[in-house]
Amino acid sequence: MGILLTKVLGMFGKSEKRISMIGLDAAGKTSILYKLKLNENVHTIPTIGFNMEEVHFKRLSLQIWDIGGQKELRRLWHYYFDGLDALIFVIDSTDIPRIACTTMECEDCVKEELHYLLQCEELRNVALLIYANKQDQSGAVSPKFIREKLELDRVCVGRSWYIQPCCALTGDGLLHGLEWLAKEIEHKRK
Ligand SMILES: Nc1nc2c(ncn2[C@@H]2O[C@H](COP(=O)(O)OP(=O)(O)O)[C@@H](O)[C@H]2O)c(=O)[nH]1
Ligand SMILES: [Mg+2]
Repeated sequence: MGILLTKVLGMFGKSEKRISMIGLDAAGKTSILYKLKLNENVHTIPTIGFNMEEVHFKRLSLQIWDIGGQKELRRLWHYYFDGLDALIFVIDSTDIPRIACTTMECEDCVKEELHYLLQCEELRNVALLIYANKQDQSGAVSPKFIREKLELDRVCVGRSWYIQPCCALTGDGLLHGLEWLAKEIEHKRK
């Protein structure tokens, strides 16, 4: 078993945890999964075609969603979000048009998707970890830029949330973010 995976499982305690990892296509979700080596000895269930995958590993159950441009899927979210322990939202920090919403329509922009997600009743008390991924790229924007563009201070009022710069290829930042998440989940249980 990979060292990273051993650490991750240790962080999340003894009871089963359900976490969703969500983001637009190409944000880096699958790469993060592979870096954490959760792909080893796991079975992946493509539950709704290519839009969602479910990964089970020991006490962790992880749903991975590609969202954006598939608004008809949203009506299914509440089935999957009920009883969730945490939400991880992955952003490609080099994808400035979709972060800053500079395209003509907001069809497929990060802010639209994240804000919609945070309005879900089932996710009201769920801790939110945002991975500002691809920080190894020279064109990557900072967590501060993302925080401002997505108006995180406003939409996350009353919620525990954290934005973590990371690189899925090297693994930088991944564990730090998960450590924060694990502490939040434990804190909530007390
Ligand atoms: N440079 C760089 N490329 C990344 C990083 N994370 C993912 N990628 C690349 O971005 C592309 C999309 O990644 P993928 O994990 O498939 O995204 P997903 O659609 O969210 O699952 C792939 O070519 C990855 O190699 C990163 O941190 N840095
Ligand atoms: Mg993927």
